[in-house]
Amino acid sequence: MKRALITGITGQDGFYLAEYLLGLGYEVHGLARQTGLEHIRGNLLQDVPPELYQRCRLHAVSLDNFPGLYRLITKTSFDECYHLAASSFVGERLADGYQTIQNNIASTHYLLAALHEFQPQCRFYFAGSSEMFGRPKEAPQTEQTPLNPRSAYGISKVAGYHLTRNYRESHGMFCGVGILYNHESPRRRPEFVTRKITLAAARIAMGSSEKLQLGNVKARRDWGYAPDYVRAMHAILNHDQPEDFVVATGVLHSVADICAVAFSHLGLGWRDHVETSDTFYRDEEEVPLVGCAAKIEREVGWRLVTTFEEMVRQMVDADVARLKPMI
Ligand code: G4F
Repeated sequence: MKRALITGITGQDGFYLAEYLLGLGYEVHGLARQTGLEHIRGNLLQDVPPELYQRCRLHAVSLDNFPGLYRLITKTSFDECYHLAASSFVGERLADGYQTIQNNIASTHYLLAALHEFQPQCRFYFAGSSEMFGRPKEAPQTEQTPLNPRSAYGISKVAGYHLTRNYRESHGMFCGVGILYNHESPRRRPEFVTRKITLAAARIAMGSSEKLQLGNVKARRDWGYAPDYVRAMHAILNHDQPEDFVVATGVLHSVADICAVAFSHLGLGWRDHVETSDTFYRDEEEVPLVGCAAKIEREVGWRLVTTFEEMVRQMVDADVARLKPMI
């Protein structure tokens, strides 16, 4: 039986990855902060079925606890480590991003150093991001597109990417990077625009008279489905060579497109319920963030399964189901 370690197991991607690996017969271990574990034990994590985590072995080790990390890695040997944990809000101002930069880079370095020291055979996945391209000079972006980050988060991901490549190239470890574009699901946190919209649409359909405040509704992104993307993470670590791969749909949709699918699924016209607000406005990239997944499709055989429309409708249905017991 293969044994995997997931950092960030209580997040959207950690949840789906744990579910996927358990389904493949893995023994799944997860790192979480003490508060995250208390939330799981007290069944306080919103929408997370505790049964999933009962099937995993959870460790209360925060990634800035270097001795705790070392203790875990010297005690248990892992075949694969998926490093998903990160502070991840792109809208944060660069000037406020000290914690994001410091924590995201240090945690990746701690983890790689500990694995290199005690378990150099363990395969390591680094969760890269389209934010590493920031303000790209070309579209679609590929593994060769120059990195040009424009947020604290993007900068921290570029540093993590280079750390990961260094452990691969200078220390011979099997380290793979997935450069993932936006990926969403009913488990997405509500500060991200997809879930913000599906949750508001559900509330409005159930009688709320609120207006949904959004930033630029013309902003476009390459939105995929998180469960499809965790399959890519696993495929990257089970490829015959450690490499970097863009994981994307290659299709751009606007924030207005999400609104249209979400509200019309509930029989509503989105323009009647949405207002724009400077509070949520971010400057748009001149060249859009849209990825070319040809390499992972060709070399690893990864394929998208769920369309944008299906994903948005699924998120709306899940939010309606969540809200029903509350009315
Ligand atoms: O949902 P978002 O906040 O996601 P963003 O910033 O693209 O970042 C997400 O995807 C990245 C790529 O995978 C990850 F690296 C990152 O960790 C995160 O998962 O915003 C999406 C788009 C942006 O263009 C934003 O300007 O929606 C636009 N938007 C328009 N109105 C809004 C809003 N975004 C938010 N959060 N809230 C709004 O009201």
